[in-house]
Amino acid sequence: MRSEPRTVHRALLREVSDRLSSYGSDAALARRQHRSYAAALHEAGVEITMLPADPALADCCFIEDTAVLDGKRALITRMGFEPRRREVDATRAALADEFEIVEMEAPATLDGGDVLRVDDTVYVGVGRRTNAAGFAAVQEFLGRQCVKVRVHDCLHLKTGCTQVAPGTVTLNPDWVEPLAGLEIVETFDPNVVVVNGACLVSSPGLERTLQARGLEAHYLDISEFRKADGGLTCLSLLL
Ligand code: CIR
Repeated sequence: MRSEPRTVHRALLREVSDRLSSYGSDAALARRQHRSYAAALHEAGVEITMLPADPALADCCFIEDTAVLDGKRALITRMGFEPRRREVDATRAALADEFEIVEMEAPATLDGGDVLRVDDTVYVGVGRRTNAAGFAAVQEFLGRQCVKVRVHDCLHLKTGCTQVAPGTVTLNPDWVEPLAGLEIVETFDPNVVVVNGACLVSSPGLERTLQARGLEAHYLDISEFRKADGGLTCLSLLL
């Protein structure tokens, strides 16, 4: 079914750790890019809650991976890359007052970047970070069947495919097999954030393609996050 996208009122972001530089990123430039990202969300009508960075956690700004939200429930993930697992503590603490917290248990692993909603269907990437038990755990949490997607040659499902409009996804076919029944905008750089009618993209080419389709696309430079394998969706949890 094709439903209209929900309005997003709030988002959780987490500041950039100096340790992001372990990926060769310039942490100061990454912070400026992060501020532009937060400003673009704010411009789209989203109120931002910014959690402080943990200087010991290089990847803490990639907060999308720490939880899967469903209404007022939050599944705290058990991330596929063990050194990242402590990142969930700050997310759990930030959500606990308002969300019913569910913990993912071993042997399940799942990163939030592998969970993609397109209209009323939930696709879950299984690959480098999310395993079969993680797929089962997210299905149990959501109380519904999800569609398993094999992810190859990219980190997460959403690295290779995101929703851009009702019934339409951006997708890099080298990384993700085309999802049946959907219109596909093929692009090298498919990770986009769509909020309240605005579409944030990280390549000027995709910005032009989407604008030509009548979408309100805005290019953001996220060069310093790319060095760490991060994209636009990774930098927020949309509440
Ligand atoms: C990682 O390897 O987990 C981080 N360096 C990048 C995480 C990016 N997150 C995402 O695509 N959802």
